[in-house]
Amino acid sequence: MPNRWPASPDPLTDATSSIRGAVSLGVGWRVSAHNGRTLVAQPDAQRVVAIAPPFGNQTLADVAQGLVLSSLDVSFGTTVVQTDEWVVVGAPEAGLSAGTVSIYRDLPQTGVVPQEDALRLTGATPGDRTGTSIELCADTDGDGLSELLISAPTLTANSPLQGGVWWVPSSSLTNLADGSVPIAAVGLLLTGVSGGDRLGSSILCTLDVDDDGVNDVVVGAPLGASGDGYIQWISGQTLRDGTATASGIVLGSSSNGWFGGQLRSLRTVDDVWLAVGAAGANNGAGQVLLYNPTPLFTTGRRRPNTTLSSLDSDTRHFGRHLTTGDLDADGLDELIVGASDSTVGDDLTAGRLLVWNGQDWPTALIDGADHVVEGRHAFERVGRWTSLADTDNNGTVELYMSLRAAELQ
Ligand SMILES: [Ca+2]
Ligand SMILES: [Ca+2]
Ligand SMILES: [Ca+2]
Repeated sequence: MPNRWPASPDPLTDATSSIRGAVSLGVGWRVSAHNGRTLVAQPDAQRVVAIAPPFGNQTLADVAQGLVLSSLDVSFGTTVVQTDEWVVVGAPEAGLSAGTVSIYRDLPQTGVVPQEDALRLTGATPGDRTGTSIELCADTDGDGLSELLISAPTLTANSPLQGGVWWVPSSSLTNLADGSVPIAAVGLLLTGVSGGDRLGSSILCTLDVDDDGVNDVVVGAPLGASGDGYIQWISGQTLRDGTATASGIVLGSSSNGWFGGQLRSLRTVDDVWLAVGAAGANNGAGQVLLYNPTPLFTTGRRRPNTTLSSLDSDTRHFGRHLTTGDLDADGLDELIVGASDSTVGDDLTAGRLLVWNGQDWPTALIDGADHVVEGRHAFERVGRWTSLADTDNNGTVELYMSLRAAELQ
């Protein structure tokens, strides 16, 4: 809980709980929780493992619950999301990096589940990296199930690396048996404007941009617009109608700023705002830009309402990782910004994670973060990966960081 955190928590000793892995399980773990089921994804081990509380300071073997999703797909577990009905797992490097997305339905409580027991959507072309990010979006086709928004940030369609995003309505999957299906058979593709845009480097479906009652899709293309980067929105109504009309664009204002590399919505006292990461801005120091939603998008360069940067001069790529969520149950989102490439003291890329409390919005935001978590040894890369997940199922998310243990240096 941010209010109770020290200003500079130690990433390990101040943690409420820590789960230790092994060298073979890699570093980039993700945590997902839904209705009391907690999953830890380990892409280096190509698996997803269910764990059960209580979580103290334990090894993974202590908390593993017996359900393991296992796959031959390289990088399986890079992303994991779940609903009452589904567990959805991305493997963007599978199949010469065409990428796959595996959808598990009717999961057992325990046992090793092979990839044959999933509906597996396969990327269109080697190099697309389909499944790099997956978002669950509000039901628009009326079957009560979430729609899927799936990124393929290095997709090549008409031009190399223009990037793309697949919109996959749940109703398009209903009658399919388990097995492999090309994603193009079930999804609607939105692509970048030009080659090299990398559209889909970030994706979001939690904002209703045009206030018509249907959430819209917002996507980032950090290398588009001749290197300035852009973000673009697509009306949820047009996605429902199957036409997917791209609407307004906001351009970045700094060359090589990586504007739109990250996107999150931020619940504040007066509205839902948009947070945009621009990790390359200010010659690589990085920025996070905050926009109020009315009007969110105009064509061209719109000024942000607030621009955040780190006050530490050795912070690098502030905003390379960005997430938002309510850690203290006051209904307001905390803003959580990673700067894992930062040197701390003499420790190269020890990394930094900065947290702003939601209740301080907006006046105190520019005065510096409320909490700064810093790495304690070189190459620890604090802030590179975080997950927000309600693992104790009390309605409030916890913050999980995946860290390289000191003895693995
Ligand atoms: Ca649906
Ligand atoms: Ca809308
Ligand atoms: Ca809060």
